[in-house]
Amino acid sequence: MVLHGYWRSSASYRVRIALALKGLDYDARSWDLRHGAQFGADFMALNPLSSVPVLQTDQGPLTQSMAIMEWLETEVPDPTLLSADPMTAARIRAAAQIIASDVHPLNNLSVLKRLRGMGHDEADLRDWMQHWMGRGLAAFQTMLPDSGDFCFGDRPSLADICLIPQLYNARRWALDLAPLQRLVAIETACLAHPAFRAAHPDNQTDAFEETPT
Ligand SMILES: N[C@@H](CCC(=O)N[C@@H](CS)C(=O)NCC(=O)O)C(=O)O
Repeated sequence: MVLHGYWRSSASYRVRIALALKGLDYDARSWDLRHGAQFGADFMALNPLSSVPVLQTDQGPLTQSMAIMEWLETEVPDPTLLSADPMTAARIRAAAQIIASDVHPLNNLSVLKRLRGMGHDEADLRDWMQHWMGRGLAAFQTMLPDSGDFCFGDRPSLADICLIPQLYNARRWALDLAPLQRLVAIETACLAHPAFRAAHPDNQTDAFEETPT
C-alpha cells in the first residue's frame, strides 16, 4: 500500500497511527500542501477533492481518513480500533466524529486560505481556530469515561487516533489546554505508545521540508 499524505496533515496522521496499530507496512508519498501539490492533475486523479490522505490499495485509491480506517478495521480486525461491545463502539465512533466531522473541517488549510482571502488577519484566524477546537475538545472530554489511560479504557481506539492529531494542531495554534487535562493525560499515554510515536509528524521523512508561505 502507498499512503499519500503530508507530515503535518492531521487526517494523514490519523491513518498513519491506524496503520501502525494494525502493524501494516506501507510506502509513504508526500504531497506538499503548502505549495499546492494537492491541486496538480496527478494528485487530483487520486482524490478529486484535492486533500490527503489517500491510501493506494491493490483495489485502487481510497480517500477519507475515516473510511480508510473503517476499511482497515474490516481487513485486519485484530487489534480492533473499536470495541466488541456495540454501545462502546458507537461511543468511540461518536467521540471520533466530533473531531473528524465537527472540528477538523473548520480548521482545514483550505478554510484558513478562504478566511485570509476574505480579508481576515492572523489574529482572526487564531481566534477562529481556538474557538472551534476548544469547543469540540471540551465536548469530547466530557464524553469519555472517568478512568483509563486511553480515551476508552486501557488500549487506544479510533477516538485516540482522532484526538492526538487534533491536539497536535491545538498546540500549534496555542489553544489553552488547561481545561483539557484529561485529554492531556491521554496524550501523554498515547505519545509513549510505539504506534503513535512512529506516526508522529516529526518522525516522517518529509518533516520540516516546507518553506514558509
Ligand atoms: N475529511 C477528510 C479531510 C482531509 C483533509 O482535510 N486533509 C487536509 C490535510 S489534514 C488537506 O489535504 N488539505 C488540503 C487543502 O486544504 O488544500 C479526511 O478525513 O480525510
